[in-house]
Amino acid sequence: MTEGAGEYDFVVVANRLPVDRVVADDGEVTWRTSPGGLVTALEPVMRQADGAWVGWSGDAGEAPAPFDTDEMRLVPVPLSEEEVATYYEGFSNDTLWPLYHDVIAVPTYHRTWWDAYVRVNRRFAEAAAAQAAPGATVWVQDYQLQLVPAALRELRPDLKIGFFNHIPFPPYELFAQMPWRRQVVEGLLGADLLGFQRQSDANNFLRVCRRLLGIDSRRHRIVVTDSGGAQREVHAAAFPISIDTPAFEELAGRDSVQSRVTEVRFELGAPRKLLLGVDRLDYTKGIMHRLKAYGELLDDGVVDPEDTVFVQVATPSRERVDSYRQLRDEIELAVGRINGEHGTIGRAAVHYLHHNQPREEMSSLYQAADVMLVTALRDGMNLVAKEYAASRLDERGVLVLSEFTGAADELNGSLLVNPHDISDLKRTIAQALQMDEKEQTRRMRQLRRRVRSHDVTRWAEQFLAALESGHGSGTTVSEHAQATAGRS
Ligand code: ADQ
Repeated sequence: MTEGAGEYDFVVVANRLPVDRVVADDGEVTWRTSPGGLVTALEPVMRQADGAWVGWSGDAGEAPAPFDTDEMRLVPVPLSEEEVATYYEGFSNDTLWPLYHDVIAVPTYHRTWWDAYVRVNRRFAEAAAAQAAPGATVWVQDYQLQLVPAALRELRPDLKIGFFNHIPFPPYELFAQMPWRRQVVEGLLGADLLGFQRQSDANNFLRVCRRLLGIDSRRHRIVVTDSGGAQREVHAAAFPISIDTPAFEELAGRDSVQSRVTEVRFELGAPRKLLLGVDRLDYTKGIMHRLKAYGELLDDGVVDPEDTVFVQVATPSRERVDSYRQLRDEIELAVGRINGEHGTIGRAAVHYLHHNQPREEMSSLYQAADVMLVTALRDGMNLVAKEYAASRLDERGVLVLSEFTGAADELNGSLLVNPHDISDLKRTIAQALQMDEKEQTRRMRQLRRRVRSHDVTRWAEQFLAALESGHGSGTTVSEHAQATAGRS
């Protein structure tokens, strides 16, 4: 028996647990599962294996005791108020997030934030080590937990450890800014398999290993020497994440959702054309660029607010981080300006919704939208682009997609755009608004084929199969070449 081992054969470690705490009026605490894509993807594996999920509950302070749901054991990890501010809002969201997204915002480096990151990563690793059965598979998720693989290997060398990075991995020239760059790479190299969204992210990581540690890497294989002198292979490859496509299709086909599509169109003044943006309110998503392009199209008279309306759904996000508060102000000012200049009573040029929408409403909006605008300045994947395609059972609508998203590598059939080039963005939006139905259908079929053949279940299966086999092959080169060939 491995010392300190637990009983679970498959353990997921993520910053957040896949549940939200609900407190009833009488003070009773219950947990509501949050139906994210990751949970859906991992549900079958959790059911088959004895599965546990280690993560933070979302509330600062003491953590509740581990508890069971139908599918898995949930193991809450505590974070103090101070750690939420330093490890999570600080190092994760104000250091790593901007650094890994092309420094669109300036990353802040604080030694106290780093200390908290080290401490909290260690805590997550210890919690996972206590749950994992001898020889178990542990899958660590995302940039908040980059030190977990090495910490876990030290505690439990018997485990198979995978890591998936949901956000981009930056080129060496940017990564090199980070004062703790070496420790981060060494933390990641504790894994057997490192998964990235795009091949370019995996390549960036391999280059960082060569430049920073002088480690030799051949194709996607790195040979590391552990402290005891033993050699071990680490694989780094692309595994582009996806969505639960069948669930989006089922939702889109419901009668209630279909009637809501008609209602939404009517409320927005059909036959006005609908342009739609759906994002977390984040500076990486290019919301300001989109508004600028739309505003100029109205100023130029290329788009008439009588015929067209823009709906921007922006989910509140990281509202305690300064740069996010500033961005919200800028967006709201821009929306106000456009409406002031181009709206009339009862007919806004832009509708701006700063709140979460139920899944049904999201599906209705996707289906009502003539043009979907995904103009991120940098995005690991962007699931909204895939959700739009999955929801279009009618094979209509146009996807305008930033070339700086992971989705751009896969989604042939979209209109690719450089969001920094406002003239290009304006031209592409105008082209999308004018596209005839035949062309829309041709392109939408391509998009739908991709999201149907590559859903989130396939993503999880491929990653776990590569981890089990030790080959680490993600998206094959030929598949990648196919996806990028013939892009229009
Ligand atoms: P995010 O940056 O959060 O994810 P994205 O991939 O677009 O970005 O996912 C956002 C999700 O939130 C989508 O499922 C969308 O439907 C939902 N959503 C957005 N606004 C909403 C609203 N108002 N109401 C309800 N739901 C809303 C990170 C990375 C991405 C990567 C994912 C997954 O930044 O690049 O694609 O992880 O790996």
